[in-house]
Amino acid sequence: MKSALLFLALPCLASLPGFSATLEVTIKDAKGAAVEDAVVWAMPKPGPAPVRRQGAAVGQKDKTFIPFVTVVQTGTAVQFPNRDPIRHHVYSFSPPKVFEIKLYAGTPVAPIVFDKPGEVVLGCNIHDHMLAYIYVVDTPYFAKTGKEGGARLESLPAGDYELLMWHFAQAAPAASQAVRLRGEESASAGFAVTLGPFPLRTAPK
Ligand SMILES: [Cu+2]
Repeated sequence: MKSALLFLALPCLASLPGFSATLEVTIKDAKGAAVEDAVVWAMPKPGPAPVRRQGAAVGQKDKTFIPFVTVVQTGTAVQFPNRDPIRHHVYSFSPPKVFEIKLYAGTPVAPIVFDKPGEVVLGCNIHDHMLAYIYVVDTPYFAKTGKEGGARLESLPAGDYELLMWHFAQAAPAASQAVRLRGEESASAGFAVTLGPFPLRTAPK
């Protein structure tokens, strides 16, 4: 009886957390310096990727968008809470999501749904220096690099992936990489990206 139970349980093992892989991705610029705020994502091949949307928020505090870079899966609803005692007017003219939330205080009742992949640049109609990015990807396997230039993709099931990256100041898109995961290892990958000038995002003195 025991062996029969074991046999039935085996096909389920591949979906247990312990049988997923971790991918550490390091991003450097052309001079070898760590690149912060880069977005890294893995597209399962063949797709489609599973849908695992999580809520996200881009707040405004001290006339600054926080965080500066946000990454979400396609279809995610994003809130834009205003934590300043003044009103903001958030907008985007980017093709993946054109929208505006006219002069408001507090948190708008309706979040904005980002339903197409790509780069969305956020601005404020009142405060020209205010700038932030939302990068929308068609996969739940994404991460953002920290100060050391590292990003960690977790819970990747075994399989083939296309690994991609984006940075708001990239001079050109980096070539994607093919990655094959067995499903229970810690793997690593890296990108070198050429960056152009960073946009200004501080308030005028
Ligand atoms: Cu504003």
